[in-house]
Formats: sequence, C-alpha cells, structure tokens
Amino acid sequence: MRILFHSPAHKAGPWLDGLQAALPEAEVAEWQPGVPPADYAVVWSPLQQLVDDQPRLKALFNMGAGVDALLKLRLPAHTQVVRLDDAGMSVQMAEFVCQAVVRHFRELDAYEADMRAGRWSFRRPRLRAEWPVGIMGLGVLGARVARALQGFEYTVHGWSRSPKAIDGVRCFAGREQLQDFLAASRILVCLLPLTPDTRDILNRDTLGRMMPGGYLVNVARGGHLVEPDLLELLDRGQLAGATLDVLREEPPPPEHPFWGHPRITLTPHTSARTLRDESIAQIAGKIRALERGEPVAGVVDREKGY
Ligand code: NDP
Ligand code: OXD
Repeated sequence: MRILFHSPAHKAGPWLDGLQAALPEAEVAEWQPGVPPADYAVVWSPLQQLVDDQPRLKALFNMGAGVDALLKLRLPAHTQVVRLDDAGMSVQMAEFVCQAVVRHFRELDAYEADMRAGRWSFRRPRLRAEWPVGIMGLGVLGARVARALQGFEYTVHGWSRSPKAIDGVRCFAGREQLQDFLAASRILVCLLPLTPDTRDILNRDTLGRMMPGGYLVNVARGGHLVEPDLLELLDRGQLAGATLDVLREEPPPPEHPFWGHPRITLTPHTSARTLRDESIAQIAGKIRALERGEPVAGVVDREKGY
C-alpha cells in the first residue's frame, strides 16, 4: 500500500515519520509530480495536478475539518474525500469561542482599557439572559461549542440544515427558520462549512436581523462574511463588534480595514488547529478500516459540499 503526503502549510518531515510509524506496512512518501501511483493521500490545499497525477487514489484524507478547498478540484468519482473528524479540534474550538463570548459579555476589553489608563472603575453587570448565543452549524464543532457555552449558563440556540434535538438548545433548521433563529440571537457564532448555500451568509440582511447591539464570532471561513457589510453594521451601531478568526484573504493585505479596527478582534485562523498525533492516529485507523472493506466516519457528501 502506498500513501502520499502533501501540504504547503505543514512541515512534511514529522508528518511523513508519523504516518510511517503508524502504518509500518505502508510505503509513505511526499507527493511530487510523477511519483508512482498511490492508494491514499493525506493533504491540505492540494493542487489539481496531484489529483490528475494520481488517478487510482481510493481516498483523499483532508488534514482539517473544512473541505471547501479540496472540493474546488475536479475529483474522480471513485476517490472518497474524508475529513478530520474532531481529532482534538472541538475542544480547542469550544475554548476559543467561549473566550470570545465571555470577553465580550463581561466587557473585558473595556476593563483592560480602563486598567491601562489607571482607572479602577466598575460596570453594571450584564444580564446573561439578555445575551442569547446563536450557533450556525451544529456539527462536530458547533455541538461541542453549544455544550461548552451551556456550562456558563448562556441561553444557546442552534441552526442547522436538518432538524436537531440537543438538550437545552433551542434548535432551528433550514432557510425557513433562519430569520427566527437570528432574531433570537444577540451573539452569533458561525460554524458552518463553506458551500454554495452558505457563502456570503453573514451579510447586511442576516446580521441586521440579530438582536440590536449584537456580536459576531466567525470561526468558520472568511467566505461566509460579506466584509463591507460588517463594517457598515458596526458603523451604524447595529453590531457592537466581532471576533474574526477567518478572513476572505488570509493574511489580509496591509490596507485591509479590519487591521487595527477598534471593534474587531482578529486572530490568524488559529481557533482549532490540526493536531498532528491525533490526526495521524485517526487517519491510520481509517486507512486500515478501508483496507478491510469497512466504512469510515467523516466521508464527505460531495453533493452537500461538507
Ligand atoms: P460539520 O460538517 O460536522 O457540521 C456542519 C454543520 O453545518 C451541520 O450541523 C450542518 O447541518 C450545518 N450546515 C451545513 N450547511 C448548512 C446550510 N446550508 N444551512 C444550515 N446549516 C448547514 O462541520 P464541523 O462542525 O466539523 O466544522 C464546521 C466548519 O468549521 C468547517 O467546515 C470549517 O470550515 C470550520 N473550521 C474552522 C477552523 C478554524 O480553525 N477556524 C478549524 C476547523 C473547522 P446538518 O447537521 O443538518 O448537516
Ligand atoms: C479546518 C481548518 O477546516 O483548519 O480544519 O480550518
């Protein structure tokens, strides 16, 4: 069995060593144009050339949860696309979103500014019940985030494509319930996959339907947010601020208006990182299962796009 590795964003050496140690029966190599045909490839943002060069691949393992970059390629029908299924990401995402929500709700930025200015002053505590959190996407990550926020007794709503039942979470589903979901949310967390249905979903109209003075946390993909619309809503005071871990262009160009914006907290696509050991263990387990002819979790539905 031959396995290829390719990622412009990761150091190849440790991944190659780790995959080889986890699958000693396999021949593991870094992909180069023209290498012999392989059975599996472990990739992040691969080139079309890799797919075209490797027509016999049984599966492409994506080194992340979001497969939007991979699905832009022309892929043979017989090659399964398999996403990372948590692999240590959901706890990081829960931690990241909770800090963003808590930081805004508890006005920690304002306290920090006061302290820097030598001001020992208090603000009236906000009422938790007045800050319901809506989570767009109730999959592997969204469901874990919902659970974590419930631990701090926030009111949590969720929106997904198909109806869900999650203890203590008011669940909305489908476009027909999107407006009600937004109207019930004051903090909005985006954890949707980027698909033709969800591109630009955070825009003037949708964000404008949230409770007034709302707060946006986008930890999914930059393509979900219409960036000029966010600026307009911040200027109008319809939104109080945003935490953005993802942008349409990463990194953004120096002249991008989000750099240094007083009401936008930026992080460099780091809310839930791919953890090498967990990911290799998961991928190795799935390769062995596929070799035995067994189904594996995390196979992407190409029609749905996630
Ligand atoms: P999942 O595929 O497990 O869950 C996706 C959720 O979104 C599901 O609940 C799904 O609904 C819902 N959804 C999809 N399309 C629609 C739609 N058109 N309308 C309403 N709901 C929809 O994904 P994950 O939770 O694992 O990850 C979500 C995204 O987070 C990834 O695709 C990736 O883009 C991003 N991500 C970002 C990271 C970062 O570091 N910033 C790290 C990892 C992931 P249903 O349940 O009905 O199918
Ligand atoms: C992912 C990511 O999709 O890192 O896993 O964004």
